Amino acid sequence: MQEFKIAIVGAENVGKSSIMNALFGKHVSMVSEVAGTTKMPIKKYWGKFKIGRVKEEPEFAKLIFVDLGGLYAKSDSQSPIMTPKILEKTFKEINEADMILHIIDGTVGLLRSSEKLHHILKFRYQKPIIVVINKCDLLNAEEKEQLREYVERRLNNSPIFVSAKTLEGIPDLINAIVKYLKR
Ligand SMILES: Nc1nc2c(ncn2[C@@H]2O[C@H](COP(=O)(O)OP(=O)(O)OP(=O)(O)O)[C@@H](O)[C@H]2O)c(=O)[nH]1
Ligand SMILES: [Mg+2]
Repeated sequence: MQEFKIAIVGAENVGKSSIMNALFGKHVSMVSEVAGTTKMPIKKYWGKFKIGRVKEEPEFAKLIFVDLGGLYAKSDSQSPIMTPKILEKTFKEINEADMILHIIDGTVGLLRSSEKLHHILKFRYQKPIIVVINKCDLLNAEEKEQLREYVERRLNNSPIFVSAKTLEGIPDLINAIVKYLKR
């Protein structure tokens, strides 16, 4: 059976593991307020989904998510750095992924480092990317709109707003993934 791997990437502490847990509806990856919590990739099988368009011959694929450690700090503050071995494993997962969820902390906004990562993933790896702005429970409508416009302008990508805390937007994210994979 075909497999689709989706890597969850972004800066430290943006809520990657929280989104992983929200997608699974249970605790699969450790969450904490300390930056650098996730170290080794956490790979989990999510389930099967239908990809075939022919009703009489349903075709299925396996969906796998990989939660990764933060690739850069969300500010200039010091942060724990991944060991070379973990960094290598992290990039192996990104390399093998069919799609990337690039998570951005809505309370921090789009950093230069996020922009750089986005362009590397897009042009160097040629991966499809869904930009996910997390912690939207902490944003008001105006802040969301400003961030949407900014991300659209800088990354040429329409972000999906979610809150791993309240689960707002998580169904939209799942729909966006499935819609993309069915193409
Ligand atoms: N208010 C709010 N807090 C959130 C949300 N998602 C995550 N957090 C908090 O943000 C902090 C970091 O969450 P994690 O899920 O551990 O973040 P991460 O990106 O996996 O972090 P690292 O593995 O350390 O890179 C924790 O204190 C979470 O409770 C959200 O949607 N809303
Ligand atoms: Mg984590």
